[in-house]
Amino acid sequence: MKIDISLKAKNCSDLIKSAKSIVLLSGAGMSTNAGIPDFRGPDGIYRKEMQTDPELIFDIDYFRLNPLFFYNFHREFVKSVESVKPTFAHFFFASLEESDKVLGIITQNIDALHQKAGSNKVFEIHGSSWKSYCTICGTEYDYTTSIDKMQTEKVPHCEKCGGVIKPDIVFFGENVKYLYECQQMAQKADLMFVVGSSLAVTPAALLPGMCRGKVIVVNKGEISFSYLDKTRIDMYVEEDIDSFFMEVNSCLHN
Ligand code: CNA
Repeated sequence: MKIDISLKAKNCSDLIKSAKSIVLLSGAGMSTNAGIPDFRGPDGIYRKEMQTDPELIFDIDYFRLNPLFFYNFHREFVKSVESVKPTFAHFFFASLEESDKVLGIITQNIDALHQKAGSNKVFEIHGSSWKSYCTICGTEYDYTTSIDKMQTEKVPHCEKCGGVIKPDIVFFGENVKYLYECQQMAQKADLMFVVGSSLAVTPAALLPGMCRGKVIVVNKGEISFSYLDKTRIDMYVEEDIDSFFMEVNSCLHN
């Protein structure tokens, strides 16, 4: 097992050395070592006992009916994310960016850990909490204002019209962001990494299948092959993300 991983790490570092255009698609698994639970991993949010189906947290129709359900989760999520630090793998991809080989980092995450690690070319395909909007009149609220409002109101409301405020996170049932740019990057990549994603959520899960170059998947745990055919994967690493990229890093620098 150890030999297998070392061999994959060596092959992966060779592919990085010869690549000219690298793209990363990261998912919630990228941040579990930072202490942020994922959705579908063994300790994921979807596995926890909750009174209501946890998939409803990010369901736009349910948000319209019951925004408190989302805000009860989001208030805690934002608090926990503010204090966490990026993982080794976040720093690894930030340092790759310095080599000018990275076309972009497409992340499904809303934790801003890629930016905290120093990555600049980040495409938050599922949005973020940097901005929030009134769902009625569209008034924009910056991060600090919306966080402050969340502390004083169970469900933050617009100061102008009283409408419910929603962070700029893409919910199920809404359009993702930067789709065209992400598709272009996936098509141009000669090496695409899929790291810590169950590939269960479209259209993000369709992006690796658009890559004409090599595809490396690093994910320990359940993954869907509905949108990425197994035959399109050149290297499948079922290992802890940080452990694997630590090995890759030492191969790159030795
Ligand atoms: P997911 O469906 O929860 O899948 C994560 C995958 O990563 C699972 O297969 C896990 O087994 C695997 N995994 C977890 N930890 C590790 C590890 N240390 N090493 C190797 N593999 C690991 O997450 P996806 O990103 O695929 O799902 C898309 C959703 C999750 C996006 O819309 C995100 O916004 C959403 N999400 C984001 C965060 C965040 O911002 N950190 C947290 C939770 C959910």
